[in-house]
Amino acid sequence: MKTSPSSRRAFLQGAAGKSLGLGTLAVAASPVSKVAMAALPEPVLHQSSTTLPPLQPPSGRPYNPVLTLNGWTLPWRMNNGVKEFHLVAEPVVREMCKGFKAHLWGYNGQSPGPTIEVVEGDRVRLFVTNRLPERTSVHWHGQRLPNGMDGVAGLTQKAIEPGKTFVYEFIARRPGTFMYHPHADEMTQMAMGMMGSWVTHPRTRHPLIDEVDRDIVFLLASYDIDPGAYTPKIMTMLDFNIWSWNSRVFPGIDSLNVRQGDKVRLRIGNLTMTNHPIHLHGHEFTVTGTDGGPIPRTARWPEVTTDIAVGQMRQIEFIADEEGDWALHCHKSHHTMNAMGHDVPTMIGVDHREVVKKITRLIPDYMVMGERGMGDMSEMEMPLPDNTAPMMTGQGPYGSVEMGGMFSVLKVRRQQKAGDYSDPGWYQPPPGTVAEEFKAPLPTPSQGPSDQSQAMPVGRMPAREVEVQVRKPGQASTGHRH
Ligand SMILES: [Cu+2]
Repeated sequence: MKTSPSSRRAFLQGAAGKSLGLGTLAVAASPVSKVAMAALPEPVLHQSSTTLPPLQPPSGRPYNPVLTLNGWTLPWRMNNGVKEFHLVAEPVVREMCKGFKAHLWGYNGQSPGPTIEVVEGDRVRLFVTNRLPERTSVHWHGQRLPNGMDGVAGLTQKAIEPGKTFVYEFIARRPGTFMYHPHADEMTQMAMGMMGSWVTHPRTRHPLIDEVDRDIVFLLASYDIDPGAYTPKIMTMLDFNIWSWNSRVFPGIDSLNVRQGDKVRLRIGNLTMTNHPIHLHGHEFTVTGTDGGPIPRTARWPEVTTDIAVGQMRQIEFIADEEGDWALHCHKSHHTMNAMGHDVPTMIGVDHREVVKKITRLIPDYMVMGERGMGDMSEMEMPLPDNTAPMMTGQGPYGSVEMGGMFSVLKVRRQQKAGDYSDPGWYQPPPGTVAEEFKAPLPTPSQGPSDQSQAMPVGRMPAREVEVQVRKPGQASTGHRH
């Protein structure tokens, strides 16, 4: 159905209003011509944040598919030897963890969009339908392609207006890990969750790309969503409060479940506005590739943490030879927290008891935050606004994990079947291999240094320098935002 010029203008004006108000985006779907849709592959939608099993290729060249963490791979249609995909850019509702949903923009029902998997040498045709209230485009980050297929609105193509469908076509020339995202009103559209992964598998055995038993892909994405709110604040430049993997936050991020002895590849792309040092416990890995391609073997070295800068993709590989539940997380500690981690003054070492008594007389529910560190907060039953991710939580077998955000668990199990990605539950360690309370009497502390001239008798230590945070009246926080 064609819309008249005047109704179209009204629609666009309405859309512009919505893009400022942002409260009603979930219903803002623009009409798409039925005739145009008839020639398109049916768009495939996925409405939940569950991890779908790898999509075994039903047509085209064979390959070993990847698993998209809390996501899925987009099915395609073969059309005279061309692999055809249909992406639909649209408002979506993403459950980021239990009890916390966000109103985002994404592709085909979710944010991030589905992973696109092709084989080196495939001719790929991608239809992109815009159901957003504003123009968009798709940039195929890292690909070799004709300039006009690069997806930079204004520079290499016209923007895709609401309701329109564009078609991109190129040959996937380079095997590796890539991403896709808009290159039109990028700050808004990436802040709203528009992104997806792209994997080009090698056509034959590649000297620098090993075959692996498990191949897992996810994107780092950040959002600024006030506690109790549903929609990200799009004008935020640096001060994000939600740190996600594939738009999920711990404990909402699925564990990575592998069999002991598996060779595992993780493909991690960073579409946030800061870097993330990703750290794996219990194993060493090597960085085997970037979005620039595979790394020569002589240039690889062992790591347990690798920093992924803004706009980068890193492929890491390791043998999962140690059974257990191993933490995998961003090493920036404020990235393993959810919202509310901000603007709370440090209270460690401050004795509030007298103050609290006085305040409690006035405000019965008053609660002091973080007197002994903030770990307690994960167990306090602090009232949160509806639709808020708990700041640090996640129950493990021994209590609260006191984590949020960019945190998950690599579960290595002897009994895990090949190709089985299901959660095996918590690790049952052999008896006597878990750190536990020491119950014998403690010895009295003795002098540390053996060099007598350096030793200083206890009791004559000079007063330690104390760092003081000064909070001026009317100042909400101490410089966090600078
Ligand atoms: Cu981080």
